[in-house]
Amino acid sequence: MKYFWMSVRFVLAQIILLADFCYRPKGTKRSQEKQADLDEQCQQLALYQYAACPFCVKVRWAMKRNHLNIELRDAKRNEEYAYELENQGGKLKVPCLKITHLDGSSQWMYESKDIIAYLQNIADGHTRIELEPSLAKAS
Ligand SMILES: N[C@@H](CCC(=O)N[C@@H](CS)C(=O)NCC(=O)O)C(=O)O
Repeated sequence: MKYFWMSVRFVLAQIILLADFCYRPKGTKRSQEKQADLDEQCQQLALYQYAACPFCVKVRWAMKRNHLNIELRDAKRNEEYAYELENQGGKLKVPCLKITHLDGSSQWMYESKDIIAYLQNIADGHTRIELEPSLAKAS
């Protein structure tokens, strides 16, 4: 019975990975300056995720659609990321977006819907992530 469920999980994971590959959206094109600004803001973010988790796929698609270059941290394959997620974020659940604030504190955002809404606001310019002084451009 154990092997039956392992096989079901394996097949489902392959289907999710294939769907991710086939239906991954194309990224938005924007001016170089605007993209560079977003890239800098995205350095304050990291997404803890699993490759074959459907909720993580939804978040990765939102990132791709909005051309947000956010570091992906695979908490299934990397024990260190799993440890950080559980001990600093509070639970071993993905997807989870880590937002590092200017003062060095971190916010751990769970729930794919909340993460997607937050990323959309960043892409649309409604939310702005404060940059570390070293990253902020001299004006
Ligand atoms: N409602 C959550 C569901 C996330 C979820 O169920 N993630 C699974 C992986 S696909 C997970 O991390 N499960 C581990 C757990 O619940 O402890 C969302 O939309 O983000």
